[in-house]
Amino acid sequence: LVNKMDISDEEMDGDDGQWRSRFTGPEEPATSGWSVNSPPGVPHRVILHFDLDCFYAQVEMIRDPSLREVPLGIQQKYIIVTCNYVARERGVTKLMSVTDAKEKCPELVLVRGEDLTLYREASHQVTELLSSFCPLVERLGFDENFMDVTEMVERRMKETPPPEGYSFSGHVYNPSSELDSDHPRLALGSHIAAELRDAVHSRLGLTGCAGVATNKLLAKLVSGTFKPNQQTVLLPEDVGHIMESLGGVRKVPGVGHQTAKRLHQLGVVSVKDLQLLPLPDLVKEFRGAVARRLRNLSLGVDDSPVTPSGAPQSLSDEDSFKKMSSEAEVVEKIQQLLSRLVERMQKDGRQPQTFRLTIRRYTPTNKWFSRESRQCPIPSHLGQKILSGGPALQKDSAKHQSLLENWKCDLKKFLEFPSKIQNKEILESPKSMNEFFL
Ligand code: TTP
Ligand code: MG
Repeated sequence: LVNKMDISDEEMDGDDGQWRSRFTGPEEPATSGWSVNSPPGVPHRVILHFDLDCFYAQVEMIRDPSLREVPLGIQQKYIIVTCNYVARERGVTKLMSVTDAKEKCPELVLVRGEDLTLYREASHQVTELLSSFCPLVERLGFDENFMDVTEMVERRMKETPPPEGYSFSGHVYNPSSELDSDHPRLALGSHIAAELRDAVHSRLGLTGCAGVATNKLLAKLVSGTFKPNQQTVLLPEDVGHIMESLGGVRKVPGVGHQTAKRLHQLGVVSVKDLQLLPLPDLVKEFRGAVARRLRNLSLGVDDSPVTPSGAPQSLSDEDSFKKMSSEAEVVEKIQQLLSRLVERMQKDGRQPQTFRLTIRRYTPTNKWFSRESRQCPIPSHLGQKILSGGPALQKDSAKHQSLLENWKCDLKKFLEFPSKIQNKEILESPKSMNEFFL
């Protein structure tokens, strides 16, 4: 399995799987924007979306405060995966090549960001802190969290009903809508968002943006309106505006690369096109439920619940390379990835059940580097062995090393890895990947 937010991340540009699972709500068509999931008597949900500012760069600036004053880029391979806002003011952008970034900003300071340990830890600390205020917190990638604060809002509505014309904290997406409407629940939501951002800053030293709206889709869309370290509320009367301002359908969270391609073939390019395409035409191309979901998303309707993430279901690590063609290189790389994973499994303490290997092959015709995976159950005795060192095991101790070696050896045998890999076809033909675990 792979990290959702890693170098050359296809979640960001190709694969809509992550969004699909996060934005798929009940299969039934949504008849209104917010009534379906609301408890009886509650007009609508109040959903927050948090997105940390220049996340990896912030973690590095906490580690070394002198980096705050300089333009800072976080480098993975040849790419600047993110940069602080000092660097952004000088023209550096996320996902710029190191060469281009240095050209734009010769004084750019680079920090390597391949080791995700600190970012992963900070990411979980944020989710944990938010969860201590309200249990409905859902992680999205490393630096985003959704929160359903409807109940918190209702409690405040009862305890201290806000006065008429109660003002918002932070920005309102369209300030003129604020003047002639009354949205006390969203206003309370905006104050809760401000309090939570404050808590994240004072306890963890991290700043971020927040969006406040009636569903996840809209909260995510509005949260980056003012960056960095600001927050924005979207009022229901401005849903049409924000959806249409997205332009292309690919900008709608939940519409991935493949879906956008299929929509383009139907002549659907803009969000407006998608709103107007007759539903039967959409159903002809996609399954009924998917067609309805697409239609709903184009209208800013999203009934998917905020699903608490809990402990991660899988632990994963990955790396990418320009070229990897010899057996020795492959084995070495897999061993590196495995030893990092073993450490994390030991810390986690749960017995692993399944092992999955994913490869991503470059082909000139498929620049999305589609992934191929094979998985197999891990026999119980191996699973126990992985954990038997216990969480207190020291990283460098001889016992740990020998356990690791032992386990890797078992695993290799189990996968028949050495003998299969000698058949170089495994690395070359997609078909023979099937033989890997069969
Ligand atoms: P983002 O939220 O996209 O970016 P950011 O938090 O750095 O900056 P912003 O202030 O604009 O929100 O991504 C979060 C982190 O994920 C980012 O710090 C680095 C990492 N990342 C990748 O590993 N690969 C990628 O392609 C992108 C875009 C980000
Ligand atoms: Mg961010």
